[in-house]
Amino acid sequence: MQDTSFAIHPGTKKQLVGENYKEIGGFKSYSINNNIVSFITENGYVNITLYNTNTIRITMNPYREPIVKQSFAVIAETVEIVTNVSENDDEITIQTDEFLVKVKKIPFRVSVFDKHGMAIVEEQTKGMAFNEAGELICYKKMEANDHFYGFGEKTGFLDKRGEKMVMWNTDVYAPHNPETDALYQSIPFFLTLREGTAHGIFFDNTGRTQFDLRSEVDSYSFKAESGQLDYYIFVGPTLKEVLGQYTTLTGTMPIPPKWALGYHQSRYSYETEEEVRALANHFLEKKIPLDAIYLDIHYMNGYRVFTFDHDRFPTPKALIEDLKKAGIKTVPIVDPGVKEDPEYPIYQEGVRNDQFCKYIEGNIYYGDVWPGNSAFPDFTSTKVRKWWGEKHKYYTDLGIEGIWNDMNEPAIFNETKTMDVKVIHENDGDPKTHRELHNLYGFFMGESTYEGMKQLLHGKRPFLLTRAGYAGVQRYASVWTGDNRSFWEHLQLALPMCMNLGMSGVAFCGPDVGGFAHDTNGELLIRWTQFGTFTPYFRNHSAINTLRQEPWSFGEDVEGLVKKYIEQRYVWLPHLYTLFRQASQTGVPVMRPLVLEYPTDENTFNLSDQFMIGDNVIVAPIMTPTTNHRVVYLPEGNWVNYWTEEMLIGNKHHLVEAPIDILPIFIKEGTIIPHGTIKQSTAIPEDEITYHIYLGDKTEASYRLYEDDGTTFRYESGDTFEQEVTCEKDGKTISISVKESNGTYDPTWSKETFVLHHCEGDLEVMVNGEEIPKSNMVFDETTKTLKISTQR
Ligand code: MIG
Repeated sequence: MQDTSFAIHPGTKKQLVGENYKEIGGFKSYSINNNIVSFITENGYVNITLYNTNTIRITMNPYREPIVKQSFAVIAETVEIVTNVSENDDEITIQTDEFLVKVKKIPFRVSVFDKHGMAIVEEQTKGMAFNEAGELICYKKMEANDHFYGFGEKTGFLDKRGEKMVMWNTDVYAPHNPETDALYQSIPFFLTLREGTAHGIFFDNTGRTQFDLRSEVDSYSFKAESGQLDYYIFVGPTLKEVLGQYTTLTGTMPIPPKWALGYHQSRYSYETEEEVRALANHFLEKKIPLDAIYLDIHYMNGYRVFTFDHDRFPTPKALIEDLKKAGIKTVPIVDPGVKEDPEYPIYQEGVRNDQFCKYIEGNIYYGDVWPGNSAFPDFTSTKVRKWWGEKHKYYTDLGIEGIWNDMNEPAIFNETKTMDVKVIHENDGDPKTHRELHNLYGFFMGESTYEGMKQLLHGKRPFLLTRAGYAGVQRYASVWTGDNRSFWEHLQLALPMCMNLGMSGVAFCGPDVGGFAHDTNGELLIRWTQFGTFTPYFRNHSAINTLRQEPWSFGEDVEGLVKKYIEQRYVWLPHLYTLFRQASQTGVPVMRPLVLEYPTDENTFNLSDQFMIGDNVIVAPIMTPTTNHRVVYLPEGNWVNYWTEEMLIGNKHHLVEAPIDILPIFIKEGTIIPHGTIKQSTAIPEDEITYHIYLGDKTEASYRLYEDDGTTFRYESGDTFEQEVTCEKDGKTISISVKESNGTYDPTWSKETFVLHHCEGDLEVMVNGEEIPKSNMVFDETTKTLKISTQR
């Protein structure tokens, strides 16, 4: 029905009424209770919680004192901070060391300023309001030069100014258009960049919400269909600090197992054991690196989760073991729907132990999904999450270490595409309707799966991939962007989508490489794989009844180029792994929009067709057919073309050449980048690290490499390795120093090579104070690079 004119029937009930708002009215009284300042207004109640030194929580409830119990997304406790509250005739001010909150009495308006008195978030003509339908809304002043990032998984360009976006986890098979709004993930968090400084807002509401940055010229709003107004303001003042503040609250991703960062191959579906073995052999014979193969829904017996179909997969354990010996992990799909089948143990347990979502009257909710009529675990209950998590013993006993969660919006084959919003979630004794908690379903399934797998793997890191999620999902899972299509437009769309996911706490994300639905073609597969080399998550996946899109599906030439870029993934892995570690500590993503590094350069504000890996590498994929050139913007500084060694001046747009075998990559001068070696999979230990040194006109560069065992959680207790490489140039002398620090892990490589770029052959090179004999150095006259070999 959504695809017919019925959608614009005059009588169609809008999901958010959005009308007849009533302001919460003027100030009546206030009181202070530790770090909470509580206000009573004519028509409502507002709490301002000084959450910590850089975060303010504002909660509004029109009908009662706001509920300030800790939310599902938030893991950080509030920290007591020094405040000074004062009142005069017009306003109440709350002053801390880092910020100032001013509450105007009539009309009631809350504004936040930084410690220098600069406005961060201001309420002016309109403030907080609600309507009879139970909706809540809040308006904020929007400045002419505000730019907006984050909002999770959204179509469209990077800067979300001018957009209107709904958060309601939705299975959208087709299409992903600029106006396709709600997708699988709901992350109601965004950052505002204003004149180089930044702040953020996290609107913590798990029902349907909407952000409107379109309808009014000088204000934006966010609203919810149910619950309370409950949002956090992060005071910044840089984009990176806002990301740090947001992920302090909602968590960062744990360091994934290294194999999760390799190349992954998937298909809906590899249907039999034979087919999977043949697939793996193809990769091995062709020497195309591969770290994981996915099993889509055909592996199950009648789509029953926690089963294998024994006709198609007679010996799953042997299969998984053999693949593992070849360095390939197996990742099965697990959907939430449990087939209604009284002879199926999971269903039996779920019913007997009261684990499924129910109506208030007590009857189980059933929905139609792959297995037919199915019941859905109520993941809001701790008991159910534990049960479901433990059930994964079925998979870990077979040797499985990674799980793929799909359909967890939850997606259901009906008109609303999801569970009846009247269903009740048990929520550990605080029952709420599905309408109120919808966006949490996939998040909690993720928690249940991840924590269960973690227990079962006894110290090994699990890998989890999820389609649906909510703020904080990064604690449990990586995210792929769902059912895209093999269109060039969808390759283009993937850049800002992934950059904004990264700006929403989800550092580990990526699209289906090659496109899921529709038929791909050789050229598109090459260009998409080039991009995939640098997406944090790198999986080729395609739908049933579409052309095959394994690397060899389009002849030898295509295969050669796809292989080359899969290999590049392994070459860049030491750098990527170091960036994953950083993201796990700071919340700053691996794949970054240029604006994150150059927030005062207006050329970057909405730059959606190129991105950065870390803080000094720019990647500019080709995203149109038969295209051998493109424009690349390089910010201030000098940049080296990775392939040609050409030095380009920044602060300028360049036309660069990019024939089919070239993915344009640029390295900023003053940078060191570590490279690993090409290998069949991450299961093969690294034996050589090469540091590429791009000094350019600078006289110094440094890099801090991170490494650990890549498989266990021992890194949490210091079993790590860090190597700080510094390179200094003084006339004709190059001094490289290599310092190892921090931790007990002993890396696997023995060879360490340094490549100086843009240099002359007559240099003297010292490594850790010792002169390197000429016999250990090779100068290449054409590329002007000097290679220095050392042993660790
Ligand atoms: O649309 O399990 O997004 O990756 O291959 C059907 C089958 C359900 C949707 C996922 C897709 C997966 C497919 N699933």
